Amino acid sequence: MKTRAAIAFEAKQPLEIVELDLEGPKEGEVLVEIMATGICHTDAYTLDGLDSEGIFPSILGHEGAGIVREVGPGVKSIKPGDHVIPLYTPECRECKSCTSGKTNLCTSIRATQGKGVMPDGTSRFSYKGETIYHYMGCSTFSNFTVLPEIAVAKIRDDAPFDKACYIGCGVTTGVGAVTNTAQVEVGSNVIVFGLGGIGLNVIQGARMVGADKIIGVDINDDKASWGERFGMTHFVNPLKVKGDLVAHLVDLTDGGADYTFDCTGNTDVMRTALEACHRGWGVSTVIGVAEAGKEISTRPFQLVTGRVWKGSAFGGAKGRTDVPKIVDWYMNGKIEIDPMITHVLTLDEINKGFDLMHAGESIRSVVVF
Ligand code: NAD
Ligand code: AHE
Ligand code: ZN
Repeated sequence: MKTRAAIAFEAKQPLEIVELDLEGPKEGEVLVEIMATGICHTDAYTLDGLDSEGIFPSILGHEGAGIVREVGPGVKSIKPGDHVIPLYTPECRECKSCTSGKTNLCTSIRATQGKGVMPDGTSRFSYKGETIYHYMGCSTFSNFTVLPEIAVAKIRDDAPFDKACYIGCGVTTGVGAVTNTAQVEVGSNVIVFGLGGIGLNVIQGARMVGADKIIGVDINDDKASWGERFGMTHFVNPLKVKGDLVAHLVDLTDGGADYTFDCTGNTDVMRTALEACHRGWGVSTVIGVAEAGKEISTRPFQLVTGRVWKGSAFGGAKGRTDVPKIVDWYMNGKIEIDPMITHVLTLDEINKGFDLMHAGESIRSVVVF
């Protein structure tokens, strides 16, 4: 079949909107009509050539929602007409990781996913006879895409696609990092670095679990009012702090934060986030994705004295199990999404979404097909 999609032909170039060929679902796969997709900073990072796994030409996008239109042989859990959210972190419920009960990082198809192909080693997309690669197993910047059955979460039919798509990455990543990864307790002091599409969801997650002080840190002053909107109690712009930022944050939190979160992808910020944790028990969770070649460092003494460095992918959420519940949280008013979707675009306008993100003018841009 034919589908319209935005192709990343090469790094650092605008996406090109074309009609291309899509093969139907093979065994264990489903064809999904994407109704809406968010643009996450990770898409921009890959397009900018900063991802060591980046492959071109490919169809980016990993934050979508849509409707199943066809299923391949052997598919049991999903049927045509089901509303779904594609999962870049699938949940096979059979691999060593899924059955460990210790992680959400299903390993059953990770190797092929990282190479931009389906589990059988081939791509379903082509343009003028040339292979176009999948991205993060999702490729939601295409109106139609093919996904393994284990990489879709069935959601309720009344959830609006243009909001639910954000649960496919940003919302789940931010809220889940608080509830699943860090397991922030009532009354905790929390510092969130980077108040974008992820950081604001960490803030609303911290509010939801009853954190006490919620400090937002961003180099863009415009993010202060955004943070307040979702539960931030104090704002710090590092560019305006006289003296040492860590000392300032430790002062603000009476000895250091119980929990900190990096939502910038900047390795210097990750160090600050660790060192702003309370001696003896503070836990710092890395969410931001750093560019290829970057490394984190700190004095080992920071860990010897009880600070803990953690990381979180997709908020530690098990996609098929947890995503439908997060959709319920949204539909029942437990978490907010609508105000964070600052821009709604057509597929033809998708490059504008990247420009808005780089200019710090959007929280989330959503493309509606
Ligand atoms: P975004 O562009 O919407 O927000 C980033 C924010 O960080 C902006 O407000 C920016 O002003 C701020 N910032 C930049 N440099 C800073 C600094 N030195 N100090 C303080 N603030 C600074 O991006 P996003 O969509 O929120 O994504 C944030 C990060 O999370 C990215 O690295 C993205 O790739 C990553 N991410 C990770 C996961 C995961 O599962 N681990 C999921 C989604 C996104
Ligand atoms: N491919 C990169 C790493 C990118 C990365 O860390 N991705 C996150 C999701 S970001 C969503 O916006 C993730 O889930 N990682 C776990 C995984 O298995 O990819 C690199 O450094 O090679
Ligand atoms: Zn993302």
